[in-house]
Amino acid sequence: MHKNLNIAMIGCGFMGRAHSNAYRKVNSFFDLEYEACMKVVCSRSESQTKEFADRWHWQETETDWRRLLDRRDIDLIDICVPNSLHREIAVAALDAGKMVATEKPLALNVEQGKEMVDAAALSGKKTMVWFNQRRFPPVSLAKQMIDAGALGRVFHYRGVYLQDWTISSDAPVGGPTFWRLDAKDAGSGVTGDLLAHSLDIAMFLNGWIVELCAQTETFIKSRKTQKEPDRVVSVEIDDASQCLVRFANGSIGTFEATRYARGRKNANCFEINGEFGSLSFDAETPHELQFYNHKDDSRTRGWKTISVWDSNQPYMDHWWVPGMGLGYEHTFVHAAADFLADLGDGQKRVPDFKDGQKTQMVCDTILASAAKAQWMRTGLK
Ligand code: SOE
Repeated sequence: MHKNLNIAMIGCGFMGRAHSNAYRKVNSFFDLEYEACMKVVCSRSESQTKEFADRWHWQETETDWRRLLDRRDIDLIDICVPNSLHREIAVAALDAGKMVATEKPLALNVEQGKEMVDAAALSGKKTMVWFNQRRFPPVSLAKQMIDAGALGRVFHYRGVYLQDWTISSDAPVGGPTFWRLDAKDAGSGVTGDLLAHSLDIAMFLNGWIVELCAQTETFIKSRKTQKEPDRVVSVEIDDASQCLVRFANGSIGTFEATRYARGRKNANCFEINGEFGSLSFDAETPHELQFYNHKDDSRTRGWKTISVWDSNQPYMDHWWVPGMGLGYEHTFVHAAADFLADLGDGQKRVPDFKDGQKTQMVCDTILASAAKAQWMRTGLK
């Protein structure tokens, strides 16, 4: 017998599509006690919301998220709107006794994040931040290998996240997708949008980042706005962000994120170098984990490519026969599956608001360090 998890999702953009797709697929591929029930989708435009609901099979539509809070038939509020709205919706939903999932990053800044963490603690309700990119099977495999001691002592961590979609000076500030260029809506530029994924994966695999020294740059300093193309505004977000870091385990690292790397579409990559071996991953080849094992026979030793498209790899036994591929969309299905599995057995597989706040602390420290041009501690130990 399935138990229903009744979901109300707020937002019908890119992430609204990614989450809807995940909810539609998750119970077809994963055997779970809880079933994702797509109850209500909510966004401001009635016609667009109706069209979205028809396409993705949401049962009902709503145009005011506040009306969702009193409904006894809603268990989970899922937030897929710009970062500036996360705090208000999440705190109100938790106060109303709902579980809350939100897109990354957790909030605009650590002050808002703290309010969300406090509201979650007070309500005792389950939360999740959709750090979906942890759920690429090679990243999960890397976690298993590191935890089993495959690398030994870690010396270096390198994380880069490269895209190229904001290079044109004609790209406006505001509106669908391009709200990410508006500091009021996004809080930061690539630090919160891309580096947050890299930092989440890094701390998942290698522990807390305790101090850092960062540099940011805004390449295009003024842009037209989506609403009024004749109006030009100054761009307040970081177009590129990079830093040197020190981890709590004594390893050191470098991170870089940009949306100005021509030709790189979604290159979320890392390399970790340890005493016994190294691991490396690139989300543009989402089924491959590179492994160098120094313990191999010295005559045949070398980097090898592990394909995770096999049934004994993380998440893979739920999908197709070996060799049949997975990609970006499946990371969202895996996040939804982990959330539902947590509800079933009370374990904690998903990053919650407390975890999201740790990434937020590092993001905020990066921006502060870049502004002051000095090393700073993140507050994590
Ligand atoms: C845009 O840069 C973006 O859509 C991010 O906002 C997402 O978090 C990432 O998954 C893909 O790129």
